[in-house]
Amino acid sequence: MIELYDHPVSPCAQKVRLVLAEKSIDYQLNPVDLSAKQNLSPEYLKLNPAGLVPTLVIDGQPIPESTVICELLDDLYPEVALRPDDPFELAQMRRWTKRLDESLHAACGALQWPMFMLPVLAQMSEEDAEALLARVPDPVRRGRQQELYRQGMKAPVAAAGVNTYNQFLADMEVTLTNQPWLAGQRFSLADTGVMPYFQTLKQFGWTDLYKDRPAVTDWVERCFSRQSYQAAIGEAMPAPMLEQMAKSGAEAWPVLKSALK
Ligand SMILES: N[C@@H](CCC(=O)N[C@@H](CS)C(=O)NCC(=O)O)C(=O)O
Repeated sequence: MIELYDHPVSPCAQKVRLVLAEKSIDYQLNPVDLSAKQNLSPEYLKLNPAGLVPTLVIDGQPIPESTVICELLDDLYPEVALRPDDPFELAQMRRWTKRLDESLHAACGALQWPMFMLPVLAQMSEEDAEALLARVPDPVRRGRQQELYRQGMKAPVAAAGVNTYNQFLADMEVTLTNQPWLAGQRFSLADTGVMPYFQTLKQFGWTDLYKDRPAVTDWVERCFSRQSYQAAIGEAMPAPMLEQMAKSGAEAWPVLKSALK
């Protein structure tokens, strides 16, 4: 029995959903309402002490951390292998997934989090909103969210985020000019890992970031035409949410564009 604690727009949860779909694994989806901070409830913190989605629960055992979950799934369900056999390609795969965990994910959070959370926090008194953010367990994440709450999309952390994205895309272009997939000749966990960060660009209409990068554009088309993308991400997005994201993304784009170096 596999359960996934999930949120539809969480890139890390999408990453896991993609792997589950690629491998045709059945699972139960347990939505976690991040806007209502259900992820900070005592019950959820028992499953995931960092208070983050996703958490995979296999036979009652909770496993946090999306990259760890994806490798575990590849170990448990090796029939559709998502890791290269070649050790050098495997190293390439892990360089990309490490870079997601260490840099692109935080950059994406700095851009995506305010789009969802600022309207929610705006409904609260300043005191209540600050008290809620003070409960975020990780100090780095807490500091980032406090800065975004206080300064909005003009916060330095948002400007840094869009530039981190841009550099990541530049490096992808170089790699994908020389090989079809991020780790080499085979579609791998590097590709499933990076795909959700392009969903973020798509849903907010920030695709100008790669429109002049032909190898990246071609990779996105090949990834988004996979059945796993439709099953794991495309169908999971409610239409009103997509409309709202397109609208708020268009409003934020001029500020982000002006921060590009
Ligand atoms: N390193 C973690 C990061 C997970 C993460 O950042 N999750 C976000 C959604 S993408 C979250 O739960 N945010 C809730 C919050 O910050 O309050 C992983 O890979 O699973």
